[in-house]
Amino acid sequence: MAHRSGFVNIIGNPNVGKSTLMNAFVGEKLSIITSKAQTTRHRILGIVNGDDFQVILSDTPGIIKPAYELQSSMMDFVKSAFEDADVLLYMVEIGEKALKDEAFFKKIQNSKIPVLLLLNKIDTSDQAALEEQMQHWQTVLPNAEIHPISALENFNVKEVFERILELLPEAPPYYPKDQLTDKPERFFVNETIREKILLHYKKEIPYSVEVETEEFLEDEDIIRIRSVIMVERDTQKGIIIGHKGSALKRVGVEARKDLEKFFAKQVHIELYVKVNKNWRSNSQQLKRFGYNN
Ligand SMILES: Nc1nc2c(ncn2[C@@H]2O[C@H](COP(=O)(O)OP(=O)(O)OP(=O)(O)O)[C@@H](O)[C@H]2O)c(=O)[nH]1
Ligand SMILES: [Mg+2]
Repeated sequence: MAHRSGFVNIIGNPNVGKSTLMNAFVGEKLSIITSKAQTTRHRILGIVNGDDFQVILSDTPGIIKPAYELQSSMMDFVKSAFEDADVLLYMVEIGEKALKDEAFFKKIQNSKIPVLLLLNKIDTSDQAALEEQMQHWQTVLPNAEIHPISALENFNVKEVFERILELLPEAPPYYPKDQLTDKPERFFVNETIREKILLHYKKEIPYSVEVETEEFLEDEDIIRIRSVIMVERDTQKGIIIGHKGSALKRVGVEARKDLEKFFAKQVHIELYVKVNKNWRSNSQQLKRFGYNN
C-alpha cells in the first residue's frame, strides 16, 4: 500500500475540546487541558505514526478576538494552521452556533481542502438536540462532513481517524517515524506547571502567567528541573506564592507527579516567581517565550 502523510489541523472556539481530541489521537498527554478558555497558547504537533501512514496533528489555541499582543500571536498560530493543512478539523461543541471570528469562519466555508466538522461533547446531549445541531451545521457549512464525537469518552474518535487516513494524500513521512511532537522537553514542563496554575488560581492570574524552565538536568534516575513562574505585577507574585508558600508548593507537587508520569522518571522541581512587567504586551519578551511565528 502507498504511504500516506499530511497535516491535520484542529481549530475552533476556546474550550470546545481540541486538546482533548489531540491527546486522544496521540495516546499521550501532549497538550494541557482545563475547563478554562485559552488553555492552549501555542500550535503543538502530535504525530501519529503507522507502517504506511504519518498523521501530523496540530492542536491550536481557541479562536478569539485578540485584546493584547500575546493573543495576537496566538491567533497567528491559528492562521498558520489554515495555511498548511491537508485536512481541517473544525471542532464545535454541542449548543454552539458560531465561531468567535467571522473571518476565520469564512475561511472554513471557502476551504479547498476537506473539512471535517467535529461536533464534540455529545455525551452531554440528547438525540433531539444532536439532530438539531447537525441540521444547523449542515446548513451553514455545506462543504463540511459532520462527525458527532465525544473526545472525552473516546466515542467515534477511531472512526474519525480512519476517515482522516482516507483523506490524506500519498506522501512520504515528513518527520522521523519515532517522533511524537515538535516541542522540546522543557516546553512540556512549562505547560504542566501552567496547567496547575490554570486549575488553582482565579480570574486574571492564569492569563498573566508565563513559565520558563531555566534548568533541565537529566541523570540516569532523576530529572532536576528549575522553572520560573513569571507574572505581570507585584501583587500577583504574592498570590501565586500564597500563605507561607503553600499555594506555590501545591503547584510544584502536582506538576512533579504529572511530569514523573510523562518522563517515566523521578523528577525534582524547584519553582520560583518573578515579576516581568507587562510581558504579554512586550514583543521582545513574547519572542523569547516562543510566541512569534
Ligand atoms: N463532557 C465533555 N467534556 C469534554 C469533552 N471534550 C473535552 N471536554 C472538556 O472540555 C474542557 C476543555 O477541553 P480542552 O481540550 O482543554 O479544550 P480546548 O478546545 O483545547 O480549549 P482551549 O485550549 O482553551 O482553546 C475540559 O474540561 C475537557 O475535559 C467531551 O467530549 N465531553
Ligand atoms: Mg487546548
